[in-house]
Amino acid sequence: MAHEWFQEKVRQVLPKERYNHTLGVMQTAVALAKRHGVDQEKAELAALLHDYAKPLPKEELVAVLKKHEPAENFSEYGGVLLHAPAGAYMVEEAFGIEDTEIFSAIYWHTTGRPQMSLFEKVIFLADYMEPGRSFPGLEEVRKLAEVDVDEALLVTYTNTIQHLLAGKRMVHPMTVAAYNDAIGEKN
Ligand code: DGI
Ligand code: FE
Ligand code: FE
Ligand code: FE
Repeated sequence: MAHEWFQEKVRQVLPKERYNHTLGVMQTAVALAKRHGVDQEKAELAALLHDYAKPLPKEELVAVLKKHEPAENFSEYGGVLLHAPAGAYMVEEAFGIEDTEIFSAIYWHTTGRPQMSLFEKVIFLADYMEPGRSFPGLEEVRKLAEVDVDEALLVTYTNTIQHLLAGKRMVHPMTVAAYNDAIGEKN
């Protein structure tokens, strides 16, 4: 593990379960990166940092985001979405990590987006399928992610949107765009 210093910082800010989730995402991201020929070191670092902003209160996340863009882009669709874009900016500022792939992977890790890079897909799927997660349909995604990243992504978007609709929650436009992009490849 080449990111011990970052890992200690992350361990200090995240509650125990969130930190354990992060370790699961790191392990899964490295495995997926290896399987699909993506930079393993970098995937591990992005995974380590992906939920860095998660414990912060909504007002703080809004304040961080507002320095860079209208917070309404995300806040209007539910507070849970803010930690991803805010986290991307925070990681850049706090650690001086200026890597567009890491930035984008963190920024879009909750909603996804159309035409993600393979690196972003690996982080997105690792977050969804790490060993600590368990929900209906997840085993299918885990199997698919080994052989067909785009098919795994489509099933993930479908599951997420169905879950949001069932809970009468709003769907972020980028989540819809990501789903349309993923299904469009098949139509
Ligand atoms: O931070 P994590 O819990 O590890 O995972 P995450 O960042 O992927 O967040 C998952 C949550 O985000 C889950 O409750 C579903 C929700 N979510 C995903 N897409 C959307 C969404 N919520 C809304 N309102 N709209 C979305 O498009
Ligand atoms: Fe997250
Ligand atoms: Fe996710
Ligand atoms: Fe996560």
